[in-house]
Amino acid sequence: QSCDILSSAFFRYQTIIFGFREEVLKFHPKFKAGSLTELDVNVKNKCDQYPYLGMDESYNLTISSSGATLNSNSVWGALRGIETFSQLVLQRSKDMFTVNGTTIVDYPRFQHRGLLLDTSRHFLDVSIIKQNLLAMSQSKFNVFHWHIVDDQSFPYTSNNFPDMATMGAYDSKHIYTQDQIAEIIEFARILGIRVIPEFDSPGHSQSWGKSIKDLLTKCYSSGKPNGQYGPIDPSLETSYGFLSKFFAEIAKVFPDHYVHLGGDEVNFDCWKSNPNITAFMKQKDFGTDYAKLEEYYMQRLLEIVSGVKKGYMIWQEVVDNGAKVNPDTIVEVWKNGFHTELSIITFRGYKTLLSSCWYLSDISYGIDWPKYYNCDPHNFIGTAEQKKLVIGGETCMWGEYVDNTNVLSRTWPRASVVAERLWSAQNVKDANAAAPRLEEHRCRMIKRGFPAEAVNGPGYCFQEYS
Ligand code: CP6
Repeated sequence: QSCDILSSAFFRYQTIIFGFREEVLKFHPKFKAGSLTELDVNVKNKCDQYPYLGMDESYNLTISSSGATLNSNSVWGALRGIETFSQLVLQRSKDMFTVNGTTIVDYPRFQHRGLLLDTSRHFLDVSIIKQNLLAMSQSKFNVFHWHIVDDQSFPYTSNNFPDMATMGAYDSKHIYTQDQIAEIIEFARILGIRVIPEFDSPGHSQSWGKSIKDLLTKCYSSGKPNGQYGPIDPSLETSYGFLSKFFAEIAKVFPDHYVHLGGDEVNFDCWKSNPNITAFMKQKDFGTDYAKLEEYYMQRLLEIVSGVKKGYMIWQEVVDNGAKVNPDTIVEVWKNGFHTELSIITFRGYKTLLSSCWYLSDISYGIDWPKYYNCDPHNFIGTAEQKKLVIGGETCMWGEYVDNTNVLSRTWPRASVVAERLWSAQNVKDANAAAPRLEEHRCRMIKRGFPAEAVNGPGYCFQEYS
């Protein structure tokens, strides 16, 4: 049956495994008819079009002298299995490839295995994002959390609000057009990677205010506006009118069921300074509890996004103040003290993701990856039911200190450590045993052309990056 996900995988992996296509291999003088050059791929279900939360990524792989067979229920499992197969084939000489006999029964421990890239603090080229997606597939990640906009720049080109990019991006070259966004989503889809965009508000939205009049709160000093702006103004109906139109578009542009709505790090100072906000607080009976105002804003936003039939992810602050949100909301835990936080959030019945211990952007001298490896999303006090609500985690590469020049090398192979934590069984946790695996994986990444940096101290790869 025709299935673009499989046919493109077959095409891609021939080059990855052999460095050239199978047709070429067949005409090679040393090619022996009947030697093992085929992987028999059997997929039970019909070809899915778009990856989703909870997709079946399991596969069974058997390799013996009589042949190699990959069985899976879905195309997603086939993708993961072909990736594994490609890592088992070793090149022994110019003309010889070998693979050991083996039987593998494999499936992920967590459904959501994500990587966050931030394209607001520094713009990242489409080609770099694609490279990153390919690197993700080599480590079986399945979610690209695209922190596409923030205070510093707004590179998303909106159909309904084109001025947001023209006025909010660094300049007219540092933008993603609708075509480029579609291209990235398609590239990810083919690799079994979901693209979840984050449009963070009401904080982290300074760049939105460059074009959308009266969206941001005016900050006051000595009784009058001082020219500064704060978070989105939650007291104005016009704010919600804008958000309705904006997220109706986002819902159409991004096919994944989920969007990330941010909600982190809201600074109350500007709200406190503004007399209109004070009056609104009084009218709503919020007293001086600005957390209530934040909750009011988030509730309105969540209703808007539910209205366009999307699910949502949010940063932990949104529920930390006791706010109730839709039961299907996914809460992302990013602050320190995550053990207690995971207990609390799952006790309240929310699905959750961990990212607190996986900030790749924080670097230091020396071997730093074991701290990522040793962090486990189930390491908190809770019932089996609570543990089930932890659907996975995300490793984050915030963009303040990375751009096209270094984002790939700083992300890889350190992100792969988190990928193993999120895929492998809970008892696979010995960092000493993982070290040589990581070393080998880094060299495999280099072989595929990724500038994966040295993470284990002195050493070398058979084939170095060049
Ligand atoms: N940007 C946004 C950030 C961070 C967050 N949100 C962040 C905060 C602390 C650290 C790293 C990143 N740069 N929008 C928090 C989720 Cl240490």
